[in-house]
Amino acid sequence: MSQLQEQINRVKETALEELAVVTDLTGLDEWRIKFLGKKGELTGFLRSMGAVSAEERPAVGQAVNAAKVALESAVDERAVVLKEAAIESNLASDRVDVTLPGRPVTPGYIHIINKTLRDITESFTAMGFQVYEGPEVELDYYNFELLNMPPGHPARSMHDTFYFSESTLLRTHTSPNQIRVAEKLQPPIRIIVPGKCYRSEATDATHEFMFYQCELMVVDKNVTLADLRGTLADFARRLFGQERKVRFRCDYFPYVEPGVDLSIDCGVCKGVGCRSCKYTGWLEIMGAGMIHPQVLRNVGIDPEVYSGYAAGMGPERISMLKYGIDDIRQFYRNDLRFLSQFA
Ligand code: FA5
Repeated sequence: MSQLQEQINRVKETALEELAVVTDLTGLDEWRIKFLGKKGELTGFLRSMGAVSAEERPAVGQAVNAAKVALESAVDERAVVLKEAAIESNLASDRVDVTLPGRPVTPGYIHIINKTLRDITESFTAMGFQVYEGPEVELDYYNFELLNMPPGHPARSMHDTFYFSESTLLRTHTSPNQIRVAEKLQPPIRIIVPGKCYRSEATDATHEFMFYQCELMVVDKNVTLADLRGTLADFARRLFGQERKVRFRCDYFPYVEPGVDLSIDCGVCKGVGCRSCKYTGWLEIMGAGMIHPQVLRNVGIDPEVYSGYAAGMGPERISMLKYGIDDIRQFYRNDLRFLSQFA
């Protein structure tokens, strides 16, 4: 055997030894390049064939080809083994253990203001009231004019209004629904209308620029201020507890006569005086009153035959009182640490 053939055999032996310790497909590629690639160790012999003598050439050529075939079949066998091993290891790492306990999913919960709105709604539906809805983008005509506030009326300045145009605005209260509903229904009417309202005002502990109201309206024969007082005081005690104090005071709204507001003793300071009740011991939760005869006439109801009362209450203020929250702005900050207390 010539020296060259011995060299070829040595390369083949080394290649087979190295192949035996390759453990993955990347290593296999590197091995292939090293021994069988264009510039690989075995291919090197073919390239240097020109320097081999004519008698020796066939035997050397044969030896290189035989080594090449042997290495190629060895590498193919090894590839099959390594591919199977790779699949096995992928399956093992992706295996799902169906016996493991599931991860708990935190259930969602109702926002505290929605919960209060539901409590309010339930209180009144239990008394026979129906629930209506009205638009948030409202006509000036409904928001002000038909409620006895023609253009230029000083009471309009009580509402800092977001206008879209001279005639269209974001409703500043739910009272336009007194008109919208009474246009559709005939007395006896007993309705509530919950919904969002907007006022362009600076926020503080008891004022938001977006807040909810729930409008209440009753129209029937012989409805008096005593009915208003009885119904609203009953509602307040149902919501806050029989021991809470309720206060009615005169107030002015152009669409009621007389007008009142209803306050509850402050739940944060128990009536002593604190930031959230502006040191008065009371928190106003609604405005109310006997519907003005002109408003009834505006919707075609005869005030000589029918009378009624209306009220507009704020669920944020009610929630503050009920849960002892001292700043209304907490409700819409979306701070889950605050909101999840009510889950
Ligand atoms: C009104 O909006 C009248 N429409 C209520 C009414 C209805 C009177 C029917 C007579 C007859 P007032 O501006 O006071 O009134 O608001 C009523 C309630 O809405 C307040 O007691 C308060 O609970 C809530 N509210 C008013 N403004 C805000 C505000 N900026 N942020 C949070 N709550 C508010």
